[in-house]
Amino acid sequence: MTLSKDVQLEMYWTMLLARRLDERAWVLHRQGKIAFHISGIGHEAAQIGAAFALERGKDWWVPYYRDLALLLALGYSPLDFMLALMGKRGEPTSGARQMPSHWSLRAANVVSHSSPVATQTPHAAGIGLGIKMRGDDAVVLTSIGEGSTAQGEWYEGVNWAAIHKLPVIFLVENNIYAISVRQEMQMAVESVAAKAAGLGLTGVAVDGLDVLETQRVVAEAAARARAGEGPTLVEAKVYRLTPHSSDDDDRSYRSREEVESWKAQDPLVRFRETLLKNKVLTEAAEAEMDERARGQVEEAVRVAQEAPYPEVSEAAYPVYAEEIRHA
Ligand SMILES: Cc1ncc(C[n+]2csc(CCOP(=O)(O)OP(=O)(O)O)c2C)c(N)n1
Ligand SMILES: [Mg+2]
Repeated sequence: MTLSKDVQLEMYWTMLLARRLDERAWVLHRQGKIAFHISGIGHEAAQIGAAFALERGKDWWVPYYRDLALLLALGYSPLDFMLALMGKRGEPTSGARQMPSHWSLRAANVVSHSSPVATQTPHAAGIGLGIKMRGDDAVVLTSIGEGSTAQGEWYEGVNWAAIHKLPVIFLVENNIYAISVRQEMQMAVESVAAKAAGLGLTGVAVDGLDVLETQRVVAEAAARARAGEGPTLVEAKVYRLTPHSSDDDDRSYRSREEVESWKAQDPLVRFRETLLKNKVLTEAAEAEMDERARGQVEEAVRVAQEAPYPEVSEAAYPVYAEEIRHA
């Protein structure tokens, strides 16, 4: 099914906003204004493809730390992100008590996750079981990096979902690296999708730098899940264009030539070129969108900088059951 022009433009807008916000976070970090940032630059097409393949407001999400673009598609705002980076009052995912990028957004069915990688996988399987027991029409999507699919929890969660044919999509954003460790030192198989055969579920690999192709593959997985045909493992092949986090220096384990060669396939540039070629977007409209995105990011930075820190009395409150939002 071809997505309408409006939907394609919304996808592009969200990717663009995520990129500008992410770039701004790096600058704030280097200026010493925030303590930590973990980046999604290079992963935006995979995330937006997934976000636009499910039914927002109805389906469930158990994302991981790189999913800024995904979260923006689900209703997280630039201000929410800036409040998180600066640890300010009103931060919606944890009241500013969790590290940034540890998402949780109750109003959008985004379930909170912990720092130990792959702990979200059994959570997603459990949510899938709940959906099946209640007879709901929903699907749950959980995302993860390829390195984390070596964890015991990942196998346990996927195995359980496959046995019980649960409506779960296991999205793996394969960026080749787990911090400094390359894929061939993480797994003996050539692709994450190949692991599906040993666990008894459908496994599909997709070019995660192609947003429309990712959307199509994840939408097919969602249709299978809703039809009672069980879970799908979707491996979106991407590349992390930045260091692992603001604490990492990737020059110690990969060459500049390698990074530059992947920049030539930047998913944001690729989608822009596709939209221009298909006359969905014009150069002028793109320039206006970019200016608007930069403006929204600057406004978020300004408001977050002026926002107060949480009160000591808020240290143990609120909790997920009673989500707070800033005004
Ligand atoms: C159980 C556990 N071990 C180690 C870490 C430290 N750690 C955080 S992210 C990460 C790399 C994960 O790589 P991958 O799953 O490929 O995701 P990516 O960061 O590349 O998106 C590691 C080792 C952790 N958070 N949890
Ligand atoms: Mg990785």
